[in-house]
Amino acid sequence: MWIERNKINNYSILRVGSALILAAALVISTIAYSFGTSADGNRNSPPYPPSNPFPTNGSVNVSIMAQLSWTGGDPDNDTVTYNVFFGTNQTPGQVATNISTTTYNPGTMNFSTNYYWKIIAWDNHSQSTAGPLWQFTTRANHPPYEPNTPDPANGSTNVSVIAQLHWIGGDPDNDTVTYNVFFGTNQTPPQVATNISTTTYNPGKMNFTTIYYWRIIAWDNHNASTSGPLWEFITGANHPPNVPNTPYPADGSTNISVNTDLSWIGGDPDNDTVKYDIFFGTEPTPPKIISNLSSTTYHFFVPLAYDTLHYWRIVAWDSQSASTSGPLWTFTTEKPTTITVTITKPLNNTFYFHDQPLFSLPQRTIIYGSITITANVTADAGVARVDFYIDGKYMWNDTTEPYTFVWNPFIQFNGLSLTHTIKVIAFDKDGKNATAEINVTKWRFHVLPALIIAAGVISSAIPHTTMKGFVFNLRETTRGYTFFAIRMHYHTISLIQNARGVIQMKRCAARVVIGPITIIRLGPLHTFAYLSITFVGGVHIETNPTGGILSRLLQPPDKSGC
Ligand SMILES: [Ca+2]
Ligand SMILES: [Ca+2]
Ligand SMILES: [Ca+2]
Repeated sequence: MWIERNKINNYSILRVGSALILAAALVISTIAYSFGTSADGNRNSPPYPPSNPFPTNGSVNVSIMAQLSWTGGDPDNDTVTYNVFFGTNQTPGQVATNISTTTYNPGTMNFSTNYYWKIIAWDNHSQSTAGPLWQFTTRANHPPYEPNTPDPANGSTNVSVIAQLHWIGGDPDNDTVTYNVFFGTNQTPPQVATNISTTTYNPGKMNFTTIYYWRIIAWDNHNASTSGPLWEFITGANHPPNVPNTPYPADGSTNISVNTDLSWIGGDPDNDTVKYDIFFGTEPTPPKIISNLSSTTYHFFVPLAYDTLHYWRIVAWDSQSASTSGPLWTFTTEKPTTITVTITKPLNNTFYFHDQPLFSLPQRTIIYGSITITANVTADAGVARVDFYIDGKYMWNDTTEPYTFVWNPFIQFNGLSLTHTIKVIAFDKDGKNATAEINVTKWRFHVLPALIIAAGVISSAIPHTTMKGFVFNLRETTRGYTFFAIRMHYHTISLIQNARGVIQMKRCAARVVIGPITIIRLGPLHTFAYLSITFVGGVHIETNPTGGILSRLLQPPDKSGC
């Protein structure tokens, strides 16, 4: 036994000695390696060992999208590059060489997998330091939670036909989850929505009193899915329309415009189409004035009565022929506001001479010269504007008192008549208006008073002449017209006789112009004209010195003539 032990001891000694030698050699070689010299003659240190790994060594539940990172560097501040070893076994293969960053993206990893990795750092003096082997485990993927908490609740009844579906979903891993919706009236409902990201689905308006089935399948973004159970509910029966409410005019309101519209709020709990009957009148049980109105407003086409209590009621009908009557409402219309207008100048049966009333006439208003038409207006709502018309033609408006318009036409005929209609329309600030009119006979030019009294009728009682033809140098003066007749036909009418003739190349004057006048000016300077004119008196043709025509038909009272 001793020999044996001795043998053993000798053998052990020998082995210990060999080990010492080997260790010494390793130490020497390591020292030599560690204290190698750099190119510039200074001592170079190898890079620091890569450290501070992320994911941390031994970590679990690591995201499959995680990136690797670490801390490197070099005691000499050398540029350091890294070789990355990464894989699922304990001697991971090299996946990156000489990268200068301290991060590495391994791409999307697998769920529930052990990964191993190691970094070797190299400085630019070809010295390297290997980091330790690190390891981590990626997270597992769990399928989404089973869809739950349905709304409408499973088995519920009397569900609104406009209900929306709602549920609670989610994923244990907080993954993005989308849902497929199956919905219908049989127990294997068809898919009606795919990959929606909300937990709500609007099936549209459902049928009354019907069983509906539905199911939700939830998918996470790693293709794991969980089907919810089959749920069901029963819709309710039709509900009648909402009670009409919020009337305009408000119930009991007063001073409502006679031009008001009616409006209210209606609707239906089932979102049915609703139509309305309107009962309206001045009795407490107003009659129906309109049926099946789709709108919730109503426009009256004629104004309501002033200062009147009105009663109204709306009855709403849904598309299921259910109806709801609103309450009886009332309102009172405004009191009437008045506007009146009277023409205070010219007055009836008065003769005006240059804007002044001279004397009364039996049955006519005659105006000579300009006249200041004046209106008196009273309006509860205040006067907005007063418009003046002559023979239906708008002339002027006035907005301040006194309301006037100075009518001083150069010449104004009303067809064949010298009679004109003055009309005044006054507007109040509510848009109401009132109108006043007066007919007058208006003379612009000199005329005999007797003629004025008789005016208005052009007859042979007043000798007068109409001339038509081409003229030169037509002028209007305060005493009528002068012109040079190139060639004109004339026609004189009087109690004594009618006369016709032609006048050529004579200077003419027409003093008391009556009836319509036509002037068509010609030529570049409008010096020529076609003229048709009627004036009191006849044509006085001067004696031709050579003894031609010598004729005096009528001596015109104011020296009209040629
Ligand atoms: Ca170094
Ligand atoms: Ca998941
Ligand atoms: Ca309804």
